Amino acid sequence: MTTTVPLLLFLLSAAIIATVFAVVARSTARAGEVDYARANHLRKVFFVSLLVILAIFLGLTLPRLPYPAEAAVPEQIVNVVSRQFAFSLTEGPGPDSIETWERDFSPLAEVRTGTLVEFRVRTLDVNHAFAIYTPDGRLLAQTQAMPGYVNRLRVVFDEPGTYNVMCLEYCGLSHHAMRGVVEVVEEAQ
Ligand SMILES: [Cu+2]
Repeated sequence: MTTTVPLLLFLLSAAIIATVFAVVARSTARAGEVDYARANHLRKVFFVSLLVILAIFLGLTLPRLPYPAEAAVPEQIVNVVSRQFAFSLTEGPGPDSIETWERDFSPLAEVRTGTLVEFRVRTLDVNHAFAIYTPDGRLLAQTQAMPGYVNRLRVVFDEPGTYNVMCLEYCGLSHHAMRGVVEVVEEAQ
């Protein structure tokens, strides 16, 4: 279903483009008088129409960008530390070395719905990616975990549930086993 609509749209636009090419090819097969004034007028109409269409789509889609405003202060912070081959998600700073990992790590963080959560993502060894998946397995948000950097990922969860965290950057033999959990609970009224 989700792939049928884009496919139909693609086929429709391909058909329209092919038709336009065919009509232009037919109408210019024989040399004729060109009315330049009319052609220029058509160009202007075409250009302005394109501008209007683009402006409409920009206005409709810009507010729907999935990035909360930078100026907003996050209501909850989760510190994410990644290593080969695990994630740690804690409210406190979390493990700062492989040696203290067992003592300080947590595989699960709990956050509330409707809350601006900031994940501060770092790594103790190589590049990883921190990717959050919805309970039905859809990729919701992701950022890189890079040596020497703290990458911030801001997410507002709309639905409660168990969100899996997986690594999206091939980082070694057990890359597939890197898992974490974000438990999203309904905000207390
Ligand atoms: Cu990985």
